[in-house]
Amino acid sequence: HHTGGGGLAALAHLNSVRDMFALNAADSAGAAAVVDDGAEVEEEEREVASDTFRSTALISSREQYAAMYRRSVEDPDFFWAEIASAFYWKTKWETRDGNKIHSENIDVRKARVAIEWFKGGRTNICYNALDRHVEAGKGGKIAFLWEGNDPGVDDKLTYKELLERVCQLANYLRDQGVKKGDAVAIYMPMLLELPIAMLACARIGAVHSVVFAGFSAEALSQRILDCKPNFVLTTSGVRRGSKVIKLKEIVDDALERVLKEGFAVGTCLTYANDSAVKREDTAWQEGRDVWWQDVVPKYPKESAVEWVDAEDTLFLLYTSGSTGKPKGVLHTTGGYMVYTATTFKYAFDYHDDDIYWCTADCGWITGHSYLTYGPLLNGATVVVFEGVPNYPDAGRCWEIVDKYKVTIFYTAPTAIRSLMRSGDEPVKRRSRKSLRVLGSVGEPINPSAWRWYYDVVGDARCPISDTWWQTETGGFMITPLPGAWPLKPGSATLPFFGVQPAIVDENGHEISGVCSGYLCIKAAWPGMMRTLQGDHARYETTYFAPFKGFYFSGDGCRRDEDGYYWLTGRVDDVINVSGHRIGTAEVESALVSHPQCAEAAVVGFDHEIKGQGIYAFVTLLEGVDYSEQLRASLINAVRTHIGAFAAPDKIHWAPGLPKTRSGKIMRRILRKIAANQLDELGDISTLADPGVVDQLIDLRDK
Ligand code: 6R9
Repeated sequence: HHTGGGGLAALAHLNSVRDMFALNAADSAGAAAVVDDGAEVEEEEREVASDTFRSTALISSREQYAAMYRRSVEDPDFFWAEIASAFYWKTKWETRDGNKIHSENIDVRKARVAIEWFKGGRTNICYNALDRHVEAGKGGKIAFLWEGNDPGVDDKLTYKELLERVCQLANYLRDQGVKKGDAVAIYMPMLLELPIAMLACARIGAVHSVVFAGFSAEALSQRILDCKPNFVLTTSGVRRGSKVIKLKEIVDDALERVLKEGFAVGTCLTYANDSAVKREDTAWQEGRDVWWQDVVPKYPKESAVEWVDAEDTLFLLYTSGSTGKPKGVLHTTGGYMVYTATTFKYAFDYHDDDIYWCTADCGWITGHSYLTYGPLLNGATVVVFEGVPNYPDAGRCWEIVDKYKVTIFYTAPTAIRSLMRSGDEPVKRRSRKSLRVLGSVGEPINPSAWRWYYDVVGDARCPISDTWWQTETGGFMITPLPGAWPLKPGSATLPFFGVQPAIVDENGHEISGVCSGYLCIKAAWPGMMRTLQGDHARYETTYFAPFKGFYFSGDGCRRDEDGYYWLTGRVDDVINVSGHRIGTAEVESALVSHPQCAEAAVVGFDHEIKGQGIYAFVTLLEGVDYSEQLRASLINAVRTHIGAFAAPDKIHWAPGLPKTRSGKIMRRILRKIAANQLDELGDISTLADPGVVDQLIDLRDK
């Protein structure tokens, strides 16, 4: 029996969505040169790729794209089957109803939401990413160029060498009893051992769950408890910029917390990263802890492939949502493989001789799809950088670009804005002439940052692929194909093959033409997540119940007269800080766990570098006084519960919070106070106590 999606919860969610959208629509960074009545007030900026660029582009015109796009949505089964045939399948997928290679139900009213692609096909993504190239005689090509935190420290691995390293770890894990379907948690910095660990899991059919190594012990323990891995892979420590972080200590703390909840992790395989934290300085638990270098290199460099069904789980990756607990987004093998490879190829106009650098960490989806799987499936050479863009100085990225002759550079708007602040000189000091394509991901890129990226970094000759997608989508959804059509600064432009965006109004009706609304997707695509770990009901409630018959992205969006899409940011209670998704509820619960905090409400506010910052309104227990010390300890509570990257930028003391008579916090008002838009508070008469608003305004800078 099916209840038809989340009932009340879905409704509450939709209400908060509506509440927020009113704000975002009005605020939308509006690279729009369009006024309310739709009349053009100024000529929009466009950038057209050069003839030289287009002469080698995989897709070189909007017409060519349109023809291919039409095929992809009219007959997705045929379209994707053709592409999938280029991969190795131990057993070919099943076809049903004639030629169908996929089945989907994304309408919660009809039945359980279920999506399958290439079902019955048996393959292995590690085999396709590594062995396939080695067997085709490309084993000598560089797979990874590793650049350490400090200039001058580097390493590299050919495809053959990478395969050998992966096989050794795969053999070790298998020998230790890790089987197909078992979860393995990975908490590591950007050493090559991190993608090696992911690939080794994939090779033996184990499910990797990478936890970004900036999360706290508590956050790590929650993620471990959710998927119960018997193995945790980590590193003694890491140097990031001028800081040393003792990762193993954080893991020890997490494993103790997990133990208190009655779960014991069998083995903690620890890579000794001596340049950061030496073995002798690492706390050790005999029986549980094992040094990677003591065991893994002893294993053979060849290892059998575990052939898995296309719909067997490849990995879990936790991400933040509107409500408290992080969601374990689950991706399967076949569709994800085909989709990440294809999106990578077209959105970056990938050619065999490209040198591709993605600055993302494997702790996030970008590091999964576009640092590891997508590029390796294409046999690309990938630069992996351990450090941070401004260490030792603001010129580091361009030094790396010149050092490796990087042709495709993919980063986040937050990095661009922070480098832009250091001016043009550190960029111009380097040649950058190898660059061909630039990419952006993580949040809407403001037109001014886009301009600087295009004009200064790319010398006005490199198209920018502003790729809109999500952990849940697995791969790019709306993105330029470089060279194929004119770019407009700030627009992600057009949907990728097979992707059918729908802009929907608050009643769930699709609206057409030039319009703004909630961004939904109409039909399944191969790279789409299949469920949330252990909670299919939440999967349906969050993504499919708000707008029936659609996948709901959580983002607001505008479509212009050329059919281009302009993402306007999240419309739910998710804040995007430096491209990292943080749920307001998670930060609130961390604050409220502080013994002196009675209540907390968190909103986002515009932040010059981070995109959005975290603004927390905090009500203290009766009789507790505000102090700087208390402020610091509240911020520390968030660091402990989530991680330093989620620390609030601002704590605003709040004797009371604006609530409706039914007790719902009116975040709309808090957002206006946080933005200092005090003349735009709107109607406050429905508040249980309108007086709290004046109190809050008085305390703004206290
Ligand atoms: C890949 C990734 C997803 C959310 C998404 C949206 C924002 C990402 C964007 C973008 C505008 C882009 N987002 N890319 N907004 N333009 N090019 O970032 O995944 O961490 O799950 O975040 O990020 O709000 O909903 P994830």
